[in-house]
Amino acid sequence: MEMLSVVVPTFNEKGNVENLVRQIGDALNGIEYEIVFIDDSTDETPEVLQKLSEENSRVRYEHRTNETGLATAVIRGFRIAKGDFLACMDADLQHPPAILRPMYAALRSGADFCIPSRMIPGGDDGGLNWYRKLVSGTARWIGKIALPCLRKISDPTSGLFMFRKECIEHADLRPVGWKIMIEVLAMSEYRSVIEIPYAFQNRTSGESKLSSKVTMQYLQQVAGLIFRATKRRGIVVTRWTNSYTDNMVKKHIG
Ligand SMILES: Nc1nc2c(ncn2[C@@H]2O[C@H](COP(=O)(O)OP(=O)(O)O)[C@@H](O)[C@H]2O)c(=O)[nH]1
Ligand SMILES: [Mg+2]
Repeated sequence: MEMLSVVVPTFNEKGNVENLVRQIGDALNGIEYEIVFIDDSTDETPEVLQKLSEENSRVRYEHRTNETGLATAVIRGFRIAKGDFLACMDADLQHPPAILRPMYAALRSGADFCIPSRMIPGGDDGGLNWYRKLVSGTARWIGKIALPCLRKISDPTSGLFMFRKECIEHADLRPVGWKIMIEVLAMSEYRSVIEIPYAFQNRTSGESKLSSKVTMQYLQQVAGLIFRATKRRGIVVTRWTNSYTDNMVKKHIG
């Protein structure tokens, strides 16, 4: 049976990880999966992860003391994941775990990538304040101008995506910046992408780590990718509506 690895980077998320594991379990009922936390926390998150991994054999974690950073964490998670399909999801429940089930259905239907979107009919970015909307909108606009591979993707700057592991087998992924998905989209091998609508949620525990340094790192990352990105043509992006997504979940997962 095919297996899904959900990679979750954590930095001081002790109030969220338990809920996250429970909700991922509900979402992936009947599906073979593991959750791989890559943790750089300075609070009690590692203790909570230790307890969760003892209680649930699907949960693994690595607590790093020699390295930090969101991008390095996600790439590390992809490298140690055992699944045929890999997903990346934030720990703070801003990405609703229930979306993992339709994402998995999208890959089972044959797509190489599934990218949930806040920007298509049925999606909602309501969890963001006006300042974050402005930063995120500008980041998307700059990314799309600089990198042709992002142009057809409506929401390339979130940290929520799922893909077939072989897409990154030969990819030179460099852990620069905050937006790991644009690195993966620019550097890996794929042909078909499915977008499904989702509603971005409010953070209810812990704090955002977004800073102006992170914004600068994004610009640096985009600039580097202009030269490094794999040249490719013929990527097909398909958008599912909410009701079509429900039908596809029934068809491909049951
Ligand atoms: N391992 C690791 N995870 C991080 C780091 N910085 C942020 N994260 C995690 O990355 C995810 C997104 O971070 P968040 O601060 O919520 O970003 P925002 O949603 O853009 O405000 C969360 O799960 C964080 O815990 C880091 O330096 N290392
Ligand atoms: Mg967040």
